[in-house]
Amino acid sequence: MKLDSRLILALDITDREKAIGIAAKVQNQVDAVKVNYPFVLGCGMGAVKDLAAKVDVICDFKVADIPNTNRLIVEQARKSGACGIICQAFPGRDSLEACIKAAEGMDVFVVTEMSHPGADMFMMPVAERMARLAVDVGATGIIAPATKPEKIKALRKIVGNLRILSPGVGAQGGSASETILAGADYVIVGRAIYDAADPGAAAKKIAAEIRGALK
Ligand code: OMP
Repeated sequence: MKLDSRLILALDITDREKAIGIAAKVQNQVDAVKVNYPFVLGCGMGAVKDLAAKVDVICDFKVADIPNTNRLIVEQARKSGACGIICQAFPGRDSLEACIKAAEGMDVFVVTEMSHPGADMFMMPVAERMARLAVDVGATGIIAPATKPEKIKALRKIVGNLRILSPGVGAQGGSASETILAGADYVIVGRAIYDAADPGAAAKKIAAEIRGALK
């Protein structure tokens, strides 16, 4: 995945035509498009393949099962042409190692603490341990919350030069510039782009804010 605009579109759209239309308007402004269950369940894995032919795609399947099931899920993502996959750390080392092995070079991003308020309940107290596990198993990077820039700073100290991808900008209240200044490599944005009247212009504006923060 390139490190250019540092912006990743979260394409959480269930209608195939609408989703592909938005991706086409935004793809020149972003380094990758992230697809999650709403997209895959609504549009099918065939749509992931179509998208991956045009732009780098990250499958946000938050893989969180026993090692064998994780392997089967990651293989499907790889066969779709995705360049990356998002996995959960909480099922433990063997489950995460199965993801890394099945990825066969595809990027693996490990969720640490999530961006929503409920993450305080179970994830917050163990986020650092999950980040350490991501480093130990050889993941490409971690997912860290744009809603908590201080947490991004703390996790950066643990993961060194691993990539940090941060969702929570826009609709969840996080700021793109603060997220980058805290140490994230990429900002993940969904609704603030795809719900905008002009998604291309909205993406351009966020990309400009990121560029400004990097100066
Ligand atoms: P918006 O809130 O619409 O910008 O979308 C954020 C996207 O990032 C959605 O696809 C979420 O599923 C995803 N996400 C989070 O919002 N918080 C997290 O902690 C982790 C993710 C993720 O793994 O991408």
